[in-house]
Amino acid sequence: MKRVFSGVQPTGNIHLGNYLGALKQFVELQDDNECIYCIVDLHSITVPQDPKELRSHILDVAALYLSVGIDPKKSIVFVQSDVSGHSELSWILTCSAYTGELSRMTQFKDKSRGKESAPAGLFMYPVLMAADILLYDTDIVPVGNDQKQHIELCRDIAIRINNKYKKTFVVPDGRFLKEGARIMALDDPTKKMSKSAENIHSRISLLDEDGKIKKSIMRATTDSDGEIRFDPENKPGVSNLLTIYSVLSGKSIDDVVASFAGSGYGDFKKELVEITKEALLPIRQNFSEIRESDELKAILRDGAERAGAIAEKTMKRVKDNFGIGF
Ligand code: ATP
Ligand code: LTN
Repeated sequence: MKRVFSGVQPTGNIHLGNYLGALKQFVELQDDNECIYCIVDLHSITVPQDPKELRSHILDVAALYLSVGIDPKKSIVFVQSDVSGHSELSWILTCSAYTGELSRMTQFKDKSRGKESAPAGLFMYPVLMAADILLYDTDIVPVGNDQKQHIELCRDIAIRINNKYKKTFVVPDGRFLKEGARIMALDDPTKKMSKSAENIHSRISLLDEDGKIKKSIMRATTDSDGEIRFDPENKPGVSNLLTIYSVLSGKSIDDVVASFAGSGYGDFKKELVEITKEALLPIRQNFSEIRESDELKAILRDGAERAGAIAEKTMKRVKDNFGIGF
C-alpha cells in the first residue's frame, strides 16, 4: 500500500477547480492506498484571515471533504495545526532550503507582486508544504498542476537531506491528472480558477445554488468564431468549458466535441449547466447535514490523533539523524 497525502487551504469555498484537480483524485485513491487528507490552516494564515471566518472555513472544508466522498473510516482527515510536527519539521527543513530557490517560486512571486514587503510566511510557504508531505513518509501527492513547482522543491529538499544525513525521508511523487489539473477562470480563461478572485462568476463553488451555476456558466468568456473545438491556445474559454464537461460527464473531449458538432455556444453552455447542477447537487445535499453534525469534530479529533502518531515516529527519526534533542 502506498501512502498518499494532500491538503486544501481553508480560504473560502472550494471550487470546481479544486474538485476536478484535487478532491476527485482524493476520493479515487482511498480504496487502494493509505490516504491522509489535511486542512492546511497554517498555510492559510500566510495571507490575512478573519479568525472567526477561518474557524468556520476549516469546518466547511472538512465537511466538503466528507461530502465529496472521502470516507473517514478509510482515510485520515485532520487539521494541520492540530499536529505540532508540521511546524517543527518545517523549521528543520528551512535550514536546508535556499533563499534563491524559494525566490523562484511562482506562487510567491504572484502573491507578493507589487507589494513593498511580503510576510516571511508567504516566502516559507513551500517549506511548510514540504514538511506536511515528508512528515508522513508520503509516496504520492495528488494535486493540481499549479503545485508542480512546490512538489519539485519538496523532492529536492528531501534528496538534499538524505544525501547529507542518513537516509531520512521518502522522496514523494506528485500525481497530476491529464484533464482537470488546471481549470481556468470562467471570466478570464488565461488565469486559473481561484478561491480568492474578486469576481464570483470567475468560479463555480461546490456549494453554489443552481441559479448561480447557470449565471456563471452562461456568462463565461468564449470567443467570436462560434465553433466548438478543443484548442487551449487559440480558444482557451471554449476549451476550458469542454474540459469541465468532459470530466464531469466522464466522456472524452473528442466525444463531447463530436456530440456538439454544428451546435452553438448557447446550447453547449445550457447542457454544461445541467451536467454541473447534477454533479454538485448531491455534494450540496450531503454538506448541510455533515456540517451541522457533532460527528464532524469527532472525526477531526480522531484524525489528528492518528496523524499525530505517525508524525511522532518521523520526528523521532529526523531528530536522531540530525543529532538534535535529547
Ligand atoms: P486560491 O485559489 O485561493 O489561490 P487554491 O484553491 O489554489 O487557492 P488550495 O485550496 O490549497 O489553493 O488548493 C487545493 C487543491 O486544488 C490543490 O491541489 C490545487 O493544486 C488544486 N487547484 C487549485 N486551483 C485549481 C484549478 N484552477 N484547477 C485545478 N486544480 C486546482
Ligand atoms: N499548497 C497547496 C496546499 C497544500 C498541500 C500540502 C498540497 C499545503 N500542503 C501538502 C499537497 C500536500 C495548494 O494547493 N495551494
